[in-house]
Amino acid sequence: MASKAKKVTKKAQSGRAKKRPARAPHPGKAARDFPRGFLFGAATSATQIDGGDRASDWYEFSGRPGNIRDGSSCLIAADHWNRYPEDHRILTKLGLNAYRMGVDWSRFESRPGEWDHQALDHLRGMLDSLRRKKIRTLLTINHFTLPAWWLARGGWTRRENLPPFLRFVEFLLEGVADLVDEYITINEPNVYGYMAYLTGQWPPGESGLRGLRLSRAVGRNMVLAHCGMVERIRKIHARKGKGNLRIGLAMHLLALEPYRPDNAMDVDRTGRVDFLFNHAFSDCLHAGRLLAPYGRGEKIFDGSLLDFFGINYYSRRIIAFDLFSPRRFFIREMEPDNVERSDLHWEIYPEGLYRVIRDSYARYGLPIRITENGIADASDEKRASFLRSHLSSVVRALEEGIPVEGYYHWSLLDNFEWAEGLTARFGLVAVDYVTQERSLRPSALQYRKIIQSGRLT
Ligand code: IFM
Repeated sequence: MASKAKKVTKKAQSGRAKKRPARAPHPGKAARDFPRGFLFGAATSATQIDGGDRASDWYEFSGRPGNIRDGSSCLIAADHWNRYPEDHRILTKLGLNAYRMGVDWSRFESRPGEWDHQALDHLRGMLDSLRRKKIRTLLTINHFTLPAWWLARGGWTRRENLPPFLRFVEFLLEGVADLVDEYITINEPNVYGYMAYLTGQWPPGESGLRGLRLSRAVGRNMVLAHCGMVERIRKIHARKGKGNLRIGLAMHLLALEPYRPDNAMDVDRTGRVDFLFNHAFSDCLHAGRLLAPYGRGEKIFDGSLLDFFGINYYSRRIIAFDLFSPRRFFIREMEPDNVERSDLHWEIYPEGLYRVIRDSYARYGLPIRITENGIADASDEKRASFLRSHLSSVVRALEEGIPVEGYYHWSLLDNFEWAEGLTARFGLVAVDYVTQERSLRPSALQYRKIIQSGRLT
């Protein structure tokens, strides 16, 4: 793996990452910061906004007292399933030309083998509405949530469970391939493994040594599921799709730093978190092999498994070695003082976005999409400057010749933030969960200005 990655790095430095010529402004016209055709989008996921799905693991989990910090559930969320025409009008109002959305398998197969064709027609309506608005849709096939019946059989921990999952993928694709040409197979497999199998904060709530062992199987099976999805998506698209198919993955990447850069133990722990969290999963897709910790290098695919690399970026973590945290693998997260933070206490660190873009491009040599980036900010006091500073990191990468194709702000709407519940407000658009009224936050109008001018200033 190491030598392969190095090769790509060289390529990135020489061929692919050619510096774009300095921008020469047209007299009387200010130069654009973003190339024409740049994808300005927003991102959402099904469970977090749709509402109405009682067959998912998250419906069960969020209904159990104590699991969701503010006691809310995902049952209604932003009722987007019913209100999508209004929400799609907002996309147009903001001038967005791209939208990332998800589907929940449990909505289409609430019990094994019982396929809901009405739900599929409804989804077709949603996708068609986006197509008519000329909004490019990026569809996420798995965004954490699972049918409760599949999780009860072991979910991602068992390889025997992959065929039913892939049957769902076929059902979905046969139904909508003519309306979608871009996919994310799995959202943040690294976060899923961590939250559901290492910390136990998400269903199925595993942790400890058993969780650690299971998390490896989960990662391995998700890699295999990605391969299975790529095969099926390509095959079905060749028959029904539009021919400009692109497939990617969305990885949550952390900007990581050792607490004491000259301390070998801090540097070692930081390197391990960087590898295990940021890279281990996508390295397998890059190599077409099951690499450690998921396997021993077994070949799993011939040819490319990714057309673009999706980055979900939010924050930085500072890592120290801590002899007294054996259960946390001797890792302690340090919290720097005097930094700006979101409502969830995450540090706002825009430089980190530039760094993860640069490093991902050097590692994989693939076009980059920022498939998520955003802030929990109920008062909307920080979101506009968050957007500007993070987009300026994107511009920096573009100016260095890195092909960043688009930016999807997380999120379009306030939504159900998993174990945090409905309290964390990530939306460009505020949602009143009692009346379901939508209102554009001032930062949304700032985003529109940037989109219209293609400029940050
Ligand atoms: O809300 C989540 C999303 O589901 C996955 N990425 C991070 C977001 C904010 O926590």
